[in-house]
Amino acid sequence: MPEERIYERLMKASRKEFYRSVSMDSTVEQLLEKAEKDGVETAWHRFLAQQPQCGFGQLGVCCRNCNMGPCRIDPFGYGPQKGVCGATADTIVARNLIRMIAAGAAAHSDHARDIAEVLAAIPEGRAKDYKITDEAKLMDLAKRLGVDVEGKELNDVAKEVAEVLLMEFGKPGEEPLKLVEGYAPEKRRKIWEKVGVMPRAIDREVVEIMHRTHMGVDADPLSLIAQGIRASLGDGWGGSLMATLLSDILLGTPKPVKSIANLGVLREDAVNIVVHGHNPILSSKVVEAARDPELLELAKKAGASGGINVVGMCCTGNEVLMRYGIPIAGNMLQQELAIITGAVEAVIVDYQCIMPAIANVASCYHTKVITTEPKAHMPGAIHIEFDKENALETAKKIVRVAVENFPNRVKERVFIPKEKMELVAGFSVEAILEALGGTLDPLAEALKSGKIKGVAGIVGCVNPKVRHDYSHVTLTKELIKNDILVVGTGCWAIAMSKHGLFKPEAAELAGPGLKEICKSLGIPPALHMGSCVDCSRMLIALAALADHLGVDISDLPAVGSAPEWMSEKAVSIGTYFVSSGVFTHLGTVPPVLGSKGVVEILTDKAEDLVGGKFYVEPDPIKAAQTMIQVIKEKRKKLGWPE
Ligand code: SF4
Ligand code: MSK
Repeated sequence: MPEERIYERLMKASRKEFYRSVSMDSTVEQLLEKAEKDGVETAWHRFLAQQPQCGFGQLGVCCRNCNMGPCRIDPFGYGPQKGVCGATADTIVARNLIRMIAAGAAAHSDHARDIAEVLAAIPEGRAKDYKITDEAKLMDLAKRLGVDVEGKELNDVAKEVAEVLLMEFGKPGEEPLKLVEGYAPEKRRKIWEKVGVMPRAIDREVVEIMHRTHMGVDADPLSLIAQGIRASLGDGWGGSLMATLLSDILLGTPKPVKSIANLGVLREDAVNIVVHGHNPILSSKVVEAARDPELLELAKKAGASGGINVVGMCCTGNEVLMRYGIPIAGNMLQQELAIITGAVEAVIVDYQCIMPAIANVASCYHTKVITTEPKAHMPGAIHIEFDKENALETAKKIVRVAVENFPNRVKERVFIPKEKMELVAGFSVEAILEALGGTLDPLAEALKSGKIKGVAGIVGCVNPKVRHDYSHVTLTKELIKNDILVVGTGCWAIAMSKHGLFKPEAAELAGPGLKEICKSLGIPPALHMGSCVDCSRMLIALAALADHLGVDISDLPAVGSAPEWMSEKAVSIGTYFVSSGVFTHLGTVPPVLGSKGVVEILTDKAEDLVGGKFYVEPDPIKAAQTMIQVIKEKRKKLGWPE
């Protein structure tokens, strides 16, 4: 139960006002009301319990990197201005920031390593339930990595590619990442070489951050941030790109697919399984297991006339939505709400963005939370380790737990909101190219003529600090209204799905030029490009467009945004966007305001170095205006009409 004092504070607002104020998604209002009736707390309750959040932490000026501390800098200048070791606010803020980048890059890249290990296991016959699905993509990857494919069997190519990719994590020497050499445009690589931020090995850049930020190593904010940039590039053009490429190679490159979104995708007549987390290696097999005739029969016998209903949550939800059309139940802040419906038999998780609270919430209902990864356990959950060498068998074992749990559902405690929205997802770069007729010419022409003024890539999370989904939706609507094509990933994509912006009919909300193009191609004005790691798809699209036009990415009328971000992965994503030359908006304030020097580097000096910079603005309308202005300026520089 939330503590008494939260209720005291909340009582100042009416309960209805509170429910409505936290989200623009009406399922939240309905399920918060149910949560409180059921005596269950959610992230929003705990967020309120945390108020006021630590001001030193918000400014980034606290350090506990050694045991002479913890130290903190007085932001008002009355108290200490240095830690015990002499570290200033600039040093402390920069160190804390790049540790966030290290964590984000590590999460994305370790996810990639898990898939690379599956690729390595296929030719050895150790991953019998996976196969090479997109052969052309594997061959293209092999060529870009410098693997000789001439006259070789597919399995031999896969083996060599896996070897090269696994070496990308920790290869010795100063040579750049092979993925960066194979995929990043030459103009960009030259900039990174000149600035000295070319990533060498994925793990190495993360480790070097941990070394540099240890007590008494790197104290220069610029040098620290440069290493943050290097690690983020090792994520965007390395780990994340690897995860995306390998997911496509093993499970298929996404194509436009219709589906439905929001908590109304749960069904009263079926065993409901929520797959939550990030890696499609697990969720794809759960989807397959849920189609097993024996398990379907078992579900019917257990009383679930509708069989087994797998739905997605967060990015693994995006992965199975894009490839199999699996309905998506919600984004990060809806994970507890799904359980509060009382209609979920199991939440099957791997890693990232999974609140440990879901085990507590589940204990108030019949839901079983099943952890599957050796690196992600959770008190209160059942752990069934996902054996990738016996993937389907393990997935069936996990699904069986859910099916056998169906009779424990308490009908009287079930409330499934009605909200569900149709959508089209699955716009990989290949799918966009196909929609354009196989060439970038139509997009380039539309941009040059001004029918489409520019492109915005929106990413990232949802965060109780801001009204759930509101900034995502408001910013996107504002941009498309101004003829800016929006593409994106992650929880933004789920917000778009729920609020109707992924329906082709949403073209009506676009400006005249974008509307005309969307209607002629039959696509929505905002395009679902995938999960968090699929931000790499945006890099590839930008690279292709820049090369096509003969310019650098930083010259393109393209902007980035993470309006409701919360995750360290988003810090890494934002940094590799900026470092790839993209003007990038953040809608929640990063913990850097305690250092003028660091703020200046991120929001100003970065542009001289890498062509992109950060811009922070919580108001999505104001943010849209600035982003539109940036696009106008870029168009002017290219000599394109406004
Ligand atoms: Fe304090 Fe320096 Fe230790 Fe940080 S590294 S806790 S600033 S003494
Ligand atoms: S799930 S990282 S909350 S986008 Fe990728 Fe959503 Fe952000 Fe997690």
